[in-house]
Amino acid sequence: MPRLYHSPGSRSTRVLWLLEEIGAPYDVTVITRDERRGPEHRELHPLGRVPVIELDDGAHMIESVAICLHLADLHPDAGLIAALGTPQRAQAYQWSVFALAEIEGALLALRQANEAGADVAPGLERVGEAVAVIADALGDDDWLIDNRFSVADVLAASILGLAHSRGLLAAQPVAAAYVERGHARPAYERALAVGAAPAAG
Ligand SMILES: N[C@@H](CCC(=O)N[C@@H](CS)C(=O)NCC(=O)O)C(=O)O
Repeated sequence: MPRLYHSPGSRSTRVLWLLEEIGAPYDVTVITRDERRGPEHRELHPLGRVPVIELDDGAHMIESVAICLHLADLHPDAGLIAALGTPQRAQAYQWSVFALAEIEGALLALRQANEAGADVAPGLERVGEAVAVIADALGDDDWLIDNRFSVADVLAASILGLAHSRGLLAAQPVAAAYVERGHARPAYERALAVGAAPAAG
């Protein structure tokens, strides 16, 4: 069974969410920030990051978006990705890569501008424009592709969730509601519980 290397609160949570949506058995190794940077983990991820997944054949794979698309492919019965070559499959690629490149990329640039004490207005505008593209694509629908929940929603809602948690969706109610809809799914709740510290008392 696959083994996910996970740090709670990190980008590996989106892979866990997908694994929970799929519902097939998997193992998790929870690793700390220090362990991520150590030589043992760097054997698995050359930059010392999570997620890393060990697949059934023993191979290791990095990059959350690529991992999620691959896992969706491995479990066609879960119905989280359309058949190869279909327009819906093309949309799955489009929205997954858009979320990573345009939204997560813009959020990273914004954080860097903030840390450098630079003008954040261009970064905020870039994030806002990219988020509005997702909101337009949703329209009145709940989910991005034919209004059916898919791997693209796990990825887009996870990445938009980063903007939401930073208060950047205040003027984007459609996108905010989309994130909240995703986060209300039982599979997301279960993913959050993996590796979380037990409640005190
Ligand atoms: N593009 C990568 C980014 C992975 C990444 O940056 N992960 C962060 C956690 S969210 C990390 O492990 N950073 C290394 C560290 O903080 O030591 C992906 O989506 O998988």
